[in-house]
Amino acid sequence: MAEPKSSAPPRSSSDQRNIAALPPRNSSARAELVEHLADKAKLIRRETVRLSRIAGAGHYSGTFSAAELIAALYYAQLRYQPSDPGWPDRDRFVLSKGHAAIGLYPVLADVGFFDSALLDQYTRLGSIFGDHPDMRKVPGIDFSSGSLGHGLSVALGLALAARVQGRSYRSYCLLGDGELAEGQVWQAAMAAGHFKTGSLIAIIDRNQLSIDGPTETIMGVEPLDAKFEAFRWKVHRIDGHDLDAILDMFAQLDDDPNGPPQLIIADTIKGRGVQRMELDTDWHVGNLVGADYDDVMNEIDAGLQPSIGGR
Ligand SMILES: Cc1ncc(C[n+]2csc(CCOP(=O)(O)OP(=O)(O)O)c2C)c(N)n1
Ligand SMILES: [Mg+2]
Repeated sequence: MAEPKSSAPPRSSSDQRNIAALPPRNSSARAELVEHLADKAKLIRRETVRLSRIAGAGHYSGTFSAAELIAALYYAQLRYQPSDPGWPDRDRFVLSKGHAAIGLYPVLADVGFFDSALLDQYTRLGSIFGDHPDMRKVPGIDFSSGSLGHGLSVALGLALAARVQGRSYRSYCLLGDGELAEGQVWQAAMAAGHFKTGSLIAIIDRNQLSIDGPTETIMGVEPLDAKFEAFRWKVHRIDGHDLDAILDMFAQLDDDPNGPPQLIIADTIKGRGVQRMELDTDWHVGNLVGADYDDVMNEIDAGLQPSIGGR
């Protein structure tokens, strides 16, 4: 296959994030940032519970496993302009596990892509918000996902487009671990390694479960690190609920758009933040009402407690 023209300028670390610079660990500025992100992860979990009740059902546990990742991406890493959703130099974000859109919409509203009051019509007739995201309707959504397996190919295409157009944006893609059973993911992984798309950042939400059981029972994905390394990726592995670790990871990403594509395997717990849901397949989709709704909201408000079901 022909190599796409390679003219993307390298990214400087100063244009990399929406925040000016990452404060060093153990500084008070860093502690403030982490607290801010933890609040935003709470917002994601709370809104997921609220919107699920409006719709009568929602994807809780796969959204909760990604809450810290989405918070850190949108409030500390991605480059975007809510007043100009189509800004050509924005970082692209492909939510390949589209069923977690219920946790992304409130973030897009919170950062200013649209009025958060619109969320009250979530999934209602005429609403722009479906259970899965529609890039033609929702400002800030870069790809209409939901059918698993396509996102990495699209994110790769966006990274190659940056190269051809001489732009310095990055292309981020958040995948599920059950999603890795789709063959197209591996075609994209192979092509990304071949084309050395260093501006492509894949994040795997390694929450151990697919829709109805453990990935390692349904379709084993490990050793994930070695598989992607064999496909010529640079691979990192972190605790996907540790905001400090996520921030450090983002700061370490290479800026060379012609280097190896970069993968972050984020070890997470499906349902993290609500004990009854942790590593329980019954909460992939559910509907909390009545006292259960209030109990779960209170639990979320209390912040992350040590996990009993997980590690
Ligand atoms: C192509 C395709 N097959 C099946 C589904 C149904 N489905 C929705 S979510 C899901 C589980 C996916 O597991 P994973 O990728 O691990 O997601 P997470 O655990 O992060 O929720 C499945 C099978 C789908 N959306 N798309
Ligand atoms: Mg999973």
